[in-house]
Parts: sequence; C-alpha cells; structure tokens
Amino acid sequence: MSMGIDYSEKIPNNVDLASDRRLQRALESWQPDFLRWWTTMGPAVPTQDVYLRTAVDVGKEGWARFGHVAMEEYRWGVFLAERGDDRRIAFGEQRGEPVWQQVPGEHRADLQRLIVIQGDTEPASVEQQRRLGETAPSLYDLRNLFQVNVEEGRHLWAMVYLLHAYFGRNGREEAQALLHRNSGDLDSPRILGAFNEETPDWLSFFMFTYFTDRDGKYQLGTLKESAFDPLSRTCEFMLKEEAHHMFVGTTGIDRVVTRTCELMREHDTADIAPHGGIPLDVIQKYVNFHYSVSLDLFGSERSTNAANYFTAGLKGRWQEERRKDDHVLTEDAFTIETVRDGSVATDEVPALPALNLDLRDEYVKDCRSGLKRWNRILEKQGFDERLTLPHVGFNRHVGLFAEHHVTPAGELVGPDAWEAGKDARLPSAADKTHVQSLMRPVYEPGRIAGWIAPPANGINGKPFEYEYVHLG
Ligand code: BYC
Repeated sequence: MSMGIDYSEKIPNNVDLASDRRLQRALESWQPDFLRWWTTMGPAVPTQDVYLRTAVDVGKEGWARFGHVAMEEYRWGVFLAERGDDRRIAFGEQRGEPVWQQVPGEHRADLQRLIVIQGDTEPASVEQQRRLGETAPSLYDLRNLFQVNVEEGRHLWAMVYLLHAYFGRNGREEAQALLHRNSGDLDSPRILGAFNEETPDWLSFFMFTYFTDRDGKYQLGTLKESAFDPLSRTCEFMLKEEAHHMFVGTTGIDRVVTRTCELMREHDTADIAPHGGIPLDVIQKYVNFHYSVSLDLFGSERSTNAANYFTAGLKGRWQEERRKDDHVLTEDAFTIETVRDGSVATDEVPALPALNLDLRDEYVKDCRSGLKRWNRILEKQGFDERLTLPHVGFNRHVGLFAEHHVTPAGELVGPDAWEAGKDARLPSAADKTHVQSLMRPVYEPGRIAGWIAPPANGINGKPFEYEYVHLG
C-alpha cells in the first residue's frame, strides 16, 4: 500500500490529519509561527524560485517530484513511512512485544526529551546556514543549499507533529520553544554544542553536511528502531531525505580537494592561497574541527541515559535487527578508550552504558570512507599528501576526553603545548579569513568559483549549466 500526498491541503500529510480536528487546528496555529521563523531565520538570499525535490509519496519508488518552486509557495508537510501492522520491539526488556502506537506513561519524559533534542537540531542548522546563499560558488550549489534547508524545515515539522499529536500541552509548549531557541543565541541557544557553532563559509557547509549531518543519519537510525512506532516511522522517512544532505557534503569536499590538486599542480606549490585556492592543510584543519565537534554529539562514552533508553526500547542500535546477539546486552562487555596514568589506554566496561560509543564507532567507520575517497583523489592526481581523521580524543568537550588535551595523533599533552599547537591543528583566524575571502557569489548559469571544481553531474539528470535558481 502506498498513500500519495495531497498538496491541496493546508498541511500536506499522510497521517489523515483531517480526521483529527483538534490536532489539525493545533498544527495550523503553529504553522504561521513556523513561517515567520523561516522568513526571519531561514535562507537570506531572495529568489523567484528554486529547482527543488518535493516529497509526494512515501513509497520506495518515485517518492519525489522535481520542479521550480517559489519559496512563498513551498509546502512543508507531515510524512511517515508506512509499515506492516505486526511490527515488534526488537530490543530491550520488552523485546518481542508489539510496538507502541501511544506513549507509555513511564516513558513519556524520556521520549519527549529525545524528540525535542532531535527537533532542536533541524531549525538550528537552517539558522547556521542562513547567509550562505549570498556567497554560493554556483547556482547548482545554491540550489542544494535550499534543498537541504527546506528538508531540515520539514524534519522540524516531523518532530513537531509528534509533540502535538502525542505529548499534549507539554508537547505543544516544547514545539513553540523549538522556534524560540536560536543557534548561537547567548540567552537561549540550541541544545547541542555543534548547533551553536557558525557555518560562515561553504567549506564549513560541506564539512557540516559531511560530518554533522552524518551524526543525524546515525541518530535517526537508532530512533528508527524505537518501540514508539510513530517516531520510528517518521525517522525512516527522514533518513531518505538525509541521504542527499550527505551527498552534498561528500561531493562538496571531493570538489574542493580536486580543485586544490589542480591549483597545486598548476602553480607547483602547496601554498595555493595566493592563487585563490584552499590549501590542503587548511582542509585538514576543517576536517579536524568538524569531526571532533560532531563526535561530541554522541554524548558520553559512559551514559546511563543511553543504557536506560535501550533497555526501555526507546532508542536502539544502528541496524539493531541485523545484530547477532541477545538484543538485551546485560551480559555483554565493550572496549573503550580512556585516559589512564597520563596516556590513552583501553578499558573493558559493561555494554549497556557504552551504547553511545557503539553508535559512535559505526559513525567513525563511515567517516573513514570519506577520507579514503578524498585520498583517492589526491593519489590519482599524483600527490603524496593524505587527509586523516584525528584521534577520537582530539578537541573534545563532551565525554571522557573533555578534561584532557589530545593531539590528532592521539598523544596526551599539557595545556601549554595544546595552546601552542592549536593553530596548526584547528582552523586559525588567518585560515578562516582566507576561506572567507574566497566566498564570492557566482550566479551565472554554468559558471563556478575558482576554489572548487564543478560537480560531476547535475541534479535529476539536468546539466550543471541548468538554471537551478532564479534569483529575486
Ligand atoms: N551538547 O548521558 P550523556 C541531526 C548532555 S543531528 C550538549 O552522555 P546522552 C542533524 C546530555 O543531554 C542528531 N549537551 O548523553 C544534523 C545529558 O544531559 P542531562 C540529533 C550534551 O543523553 C545536521 C548529559 O550531557 N539527534 O539530526 O546519552 C543537520 C549527559 O550526557 C551533549 C539526536 O541527538 C552535547 N553534544 O546522549 C540537521 C538524537 N551530549 O540529561 C540535523 C536524540 C550530551 O544530564 N538525542 N549532553 O541534562 C540523544 O539521543 C541524546 O540526547 C544524545 C546525548 C546522543 C544527544
């Protein structure tokens, strides 16, 4: 069965909103606040229309439609993946029992918290990227920025729907608060650290969509396993949209590395800054920053929250059903890296409180594939330099390494050595100024900024020269 989505409704949805007047009214009264937020905090660059992918179905085939859309006419909706009626809880104490269609009273607070944290990241990223449209390296990239932003907006809708539909008055208040906290705001910042950092340039944007959106992929993957079925189904559909965001990051960094190689060859020097390029060591520092900030998003390596969420069936593991163990984990152990006697050492700990690390390990493996990819570009272009992921303890502000200084190579150093080496390991003021100086908009169809290579393919079979965006 596959239910199409009706775009003639005020809030397009596949959850039969029309049959629940109370809920429909509640969401319709949140809608103008959302639109006000989008206008003031969303993409700043004025457009006539943008070539966007819009969800029209949730089925496996043909769920999306492409076309130029005027932003004032863009419609955010509520879409849940469809699933059989016999889904069972896959892990934890209630393993094997039917999943929940309502929120059990004893898990209300925890589920609401997980949904609020997830929901908070979505508008945060739109706020962080607000000004990027003013300096897009091409119309193709500008279009991708809008695509990512409208989908993050829709992911906010997804969480707000759950809050309104299942968490009563408290949920409605939390939905309101999602529009009132703002990225980087001193009084009411976003909840998680990475979402209060700036995304001031396009290199940061590609790094963010590679490393931080990828945390989103893994967190959504665990919530997709949830015993709370509406959350599970929501996350399943969000994951489909998420894939494009990571594509933007992966290929964005591909293209920067490619261009950097071209400039190094052309000018026979690694110092390509004077030639309008981004030097490889600067790319490495951006990797170091975005990777380490994203590792913080997994929480602490030892977390009773994580253990409780799992045991209660609220949040599973990545690909829970493919794991070959008892899915309860009370007897299992996990090896973690920690700091002991002045150096990095390993420790055996019970598996349940180490579940944040289980997820983080999956994430790290996935990140390595990006590095491999970019290094293949360097290799093919005949360069010996390689990009690397720093040690998991590097530049951390959450978890076991937060109180220590660890170099990218995994060595523990004192505060003085840390400070002295900072500019060589993280983007320095000079690096950021240089990258910022390259950020000039290129809005003629088919043209591209000098610091990045064009994409291998356009969107939806269209050529790179296509007029993806008509500016306002
Ligand atoms: N910043 O027990 P612990 C995405 C707090 S991204 C600030 O280790 P837990 C997206 C923690 O709240 C995915 N605070 O944490 C990407 C706790 O506070 P309380 C977003 C932090 O709960 C790009 C205390 O420290 N989704 O979708 O096991 C664009 C103890 O921590 C941080 C989710 O994250 C931090 N980084 O794990 C758009 C999924 N880390 O309780 C979108 C939902 C921890 O002591 N969230 N704390 O007051 C969760 O599953 C968990 O809350 C976390 C934290 C994994 C985030």
